[in-house]
Amino acid sequence: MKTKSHIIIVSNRLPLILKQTDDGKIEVGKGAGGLVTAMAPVLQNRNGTWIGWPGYVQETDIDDNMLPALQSAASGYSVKPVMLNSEELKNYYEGFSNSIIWPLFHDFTDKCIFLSEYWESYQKVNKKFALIVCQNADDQDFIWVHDYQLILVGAELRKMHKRNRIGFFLHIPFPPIDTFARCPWRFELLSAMLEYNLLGFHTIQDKRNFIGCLKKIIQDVQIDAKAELDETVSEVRLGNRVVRIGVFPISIDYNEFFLKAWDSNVYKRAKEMRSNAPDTKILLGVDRLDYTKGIPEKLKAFQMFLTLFPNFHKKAHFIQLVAPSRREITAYADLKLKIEQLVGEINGIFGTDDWLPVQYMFRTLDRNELISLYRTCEIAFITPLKDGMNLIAKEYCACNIDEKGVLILSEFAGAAQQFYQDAILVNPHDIEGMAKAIHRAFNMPLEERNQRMRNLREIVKNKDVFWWLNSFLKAAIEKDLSSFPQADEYSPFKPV
Ligand code: ADQ
Repeated sequence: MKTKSHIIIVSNRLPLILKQTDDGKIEVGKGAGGLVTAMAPVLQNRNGTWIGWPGYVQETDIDDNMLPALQSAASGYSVKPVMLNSEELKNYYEGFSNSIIWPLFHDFTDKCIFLSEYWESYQKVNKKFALIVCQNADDQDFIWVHDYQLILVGAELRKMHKRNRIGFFLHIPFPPIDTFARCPWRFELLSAMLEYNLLGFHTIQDKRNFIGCLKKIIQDVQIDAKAELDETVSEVRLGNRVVRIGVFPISIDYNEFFLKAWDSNVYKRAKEMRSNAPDTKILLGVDRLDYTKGIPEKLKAFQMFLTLFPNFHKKAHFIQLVAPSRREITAYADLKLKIEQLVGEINGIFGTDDWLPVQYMFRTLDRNELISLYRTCEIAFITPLKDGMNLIAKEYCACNIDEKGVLILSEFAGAAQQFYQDAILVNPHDIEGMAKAIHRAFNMPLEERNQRMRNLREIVKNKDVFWWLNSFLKAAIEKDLSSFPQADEYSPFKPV
C-alpha cells in the first residue's frame, strides 16, 4: 500500500518503446523527443508512476507477458501502458492530435484536417487514458497530465469523481484567438482545460493567448486584469472553481549534459570529428522531422550564405541532423523529400571533389554522439518557424564547455524569450537575414562569443529541468498565492 503522495505522470508516449521482433521476441527501447528528454530525469528513482502508450499498436489490451520487460527498463518508477489499436492510431494520434491540434497550435492552419471522426476518437482515447489513471491513483496523488494529445483527461477524471489535484502542462505553443477560433471544438477544448487545478505554459505569450481565448469563448469566466501581464502564476475563476495559470519555461538536466561533455570518450570523438574537417567551421542543425522546425528555410539560408559570401567556400560546412518522426503522415513524408532535394541541390551547385557543403543525416543519434557534435560545432543553427521551447538550443549551450560557440536562434522559439540578449535572433522567414546571421556568427570575435555563451549557459544552469519541476509543483500545491515566491526564488529540486 502507498503511504504518501506520489506523482503520476500521464503522457501520450512512455519514455520506453515496445517492439516485437520478427521471431516474436519483445524488445524495449528508449523513447526520444522533447517531452521524454525533459521528463525522464524527473521521475527517476522517485517511486512515481508513468502512464502512456509504449509506441506499439495492438488491437487488444497489452499482453501480460510484455509487462516485465517494460517494467524492468524503467528506473525507480512504475509503468502503466495504455495500448492503442490501429483505428485509434489513425484517428486520435495521426488525426486529431497531429492533423488538427499540432498544426493549429503552431499556426499552420492550412495543414489542419477538421474531421469529426478524429474528434470522436480523441474523446474516446482520452477517456481510456483517464480510466487507467483512475485505476492507479490514490486520493492524495498528484496527477500531472502532459501535452496536446491529452487535453481532455482532466475533465474525464472529474466525471469519474476524482478530486485529486491535477495539473496540465502544454509542451507546444498556445495560439492566438484568431487561429484557435477556427477549431470546431474550441469550446469543448477550453472548457476541459478549466477542469485542471493548474495549467502550465512555456512563455508569457502562450499564457496571454490562452487568456485571450478564454475571454472570447467562455462566457462566465472571471479573469483578473493583471493576469495577462503576470509572468508567474495567476488565477481565473469559473463559478466556485479556481484555475491557476502559470509560465514555466521547460529545460534540460544541465548537469547531465555538462558532465557528459567533459567525458573523455566524448572529447576523443569531438576531436576526431574536428580532424575530419580541419580548416572549416561547422554549422550544426538538429531537428525532429517536422514542418514547424523550418529545415528547408535554413537550407535555403545556407545556400544564400554561400552565394553572398564566396570567400567561405571550402571553409564552411553545414551538418544537418534530422530525427525520423511521424512519417506515416503525408506532410512529413513530403517534407523529407523536400529536404533531400535541397541538400542535393546545394551540394550539386557548390560541392567540389574535396568539399561537401552540407552533410545530411536522417537518424536518431545516441546521446554521447550528439553531445560530441555539440562540442565540435562552432555554431548551432536553430530556426523553427514556431516552437514551444526547443531543448536543442539548451543542450548545445550546456555542452559548449569551452564557451566559444554561437547560437543562432529563431525569434519564434519559446527559448528566444530567455535567450534574446545573447543568441543571434533571426526571423526564419527572412532567408537573406539568416544568411547574414551565419556570416556574423562566423566572424564574431572570440571575446564576444565567450561573453554571450557564458551568459546563455548561466540561464540554462540556473533554470534547469529541476527548477522547472519545482516551480510547477509549488504552483500546484501552494495554498495561498499571495505568499507565492517569484519563480527565481525556488531552490533547485535535484535528483535523489
Ligand atoms: P520536440 O518538438 O520533440 O518537443 P525539442 O524541444 O527540440 O522538440 O526536443 C527534441 C529532443 O530530441 C531533444 O532532446 C534532442 O536532443 C532530441 N533529438 C532531436 N533530434 C535528434 C537526433 N537526430 N538524434 C538524437 N536526438 C535528437 C516538444 C516541443 C518543444 C519543447 C519540447 C519540451 O515541440 O517545443 O521544447 O516538447 O517541452
